Amino acid sequence: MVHVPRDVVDTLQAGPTPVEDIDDGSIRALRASGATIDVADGAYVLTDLGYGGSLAVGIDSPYRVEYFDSVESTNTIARTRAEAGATDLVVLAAVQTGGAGRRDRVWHSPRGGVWLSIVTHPTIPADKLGLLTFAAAIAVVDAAAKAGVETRIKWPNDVLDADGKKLAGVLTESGFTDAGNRFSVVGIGVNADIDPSALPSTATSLSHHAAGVDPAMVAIDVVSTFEALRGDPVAILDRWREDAATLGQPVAVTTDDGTIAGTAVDVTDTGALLVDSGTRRHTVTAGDCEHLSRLPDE
Ligand code: BT5
Repeated sequence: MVHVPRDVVDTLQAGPTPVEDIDDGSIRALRASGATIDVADGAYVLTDLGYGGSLAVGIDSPYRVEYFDSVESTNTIARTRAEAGATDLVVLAAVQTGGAGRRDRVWHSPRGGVWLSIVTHPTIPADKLGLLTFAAAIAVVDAAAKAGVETRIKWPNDVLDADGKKLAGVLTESGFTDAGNRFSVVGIGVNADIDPSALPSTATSLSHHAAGVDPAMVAIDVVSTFEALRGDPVAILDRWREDAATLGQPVAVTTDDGTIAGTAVDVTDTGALLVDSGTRRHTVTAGDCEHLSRLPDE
């Protein structure tokens, strides 16, 4: 485990820094996050920040970054930190060995992807926490656009390319700290610079669509947009409606109580999907949504 010390990065970026001005632990932590730091004439010289260091410096926000080269799941680490009281924390990993999707599904997390979990104490009402998933998906759409890839959102948490292949997913969890404060962990996985052959056949990557995709840049863009949106339910819903491929679509949504087929007409202000089945309007709070080319009885 490595904690990337942002103030030390700022100091080193300003130029060579006398060895006695920085504690050994910070240098060890930065090197372990992938940074290359040389020593010349009694001073540390930062030649390359690496992945964790790039994110810590690139986000203009209160977040600290904890970086792992390989970890089972960033959400698991983030939840443990959150329960102990941590907030404004991004847990970032280069590889996940036990990446998790919703409902205990497997999330493939090879090197080259962006695997991160954002810990906050949410400022939006408890019944609107689902909107944090929306904010994360919007953040991915923005980051993908900056990388040159057009994407759309499938309710509730998938970011798809123009062919409907999955580029990213979001796993939001929430709970209470040991001291009784509400926390949320928003886990975001983006297939950034990955050969699609390393992914399920339903998945694709940004690098499949655009050249020069940099996971660190994608991570910076995702965290920055998420931070800008996360406290503003109205802005989240407005943006989500603009970016959603699901609205107006014939869909089949599988829930714990069965499958509902119909036209997805809108989302509620808590993020539930409204599906018009022809005979009635269903409000779906959780489920797996499939986009259909036409309604089953057409
Ligand atoms: C999700 O679940 O889409 C949530 C994914 C969240 C991943 C992030 S990475 C950082 C953080 N740490 C974690 O351990 N998780 C979060 P769901 O909607 O249930 O979709 C899961 C399904 O997507 C799987 O059953 C596969 O079919 C497919 N899948 C698995 N890996 C994929 C990948 N890398 N890209 C696209 N699709 C994938």
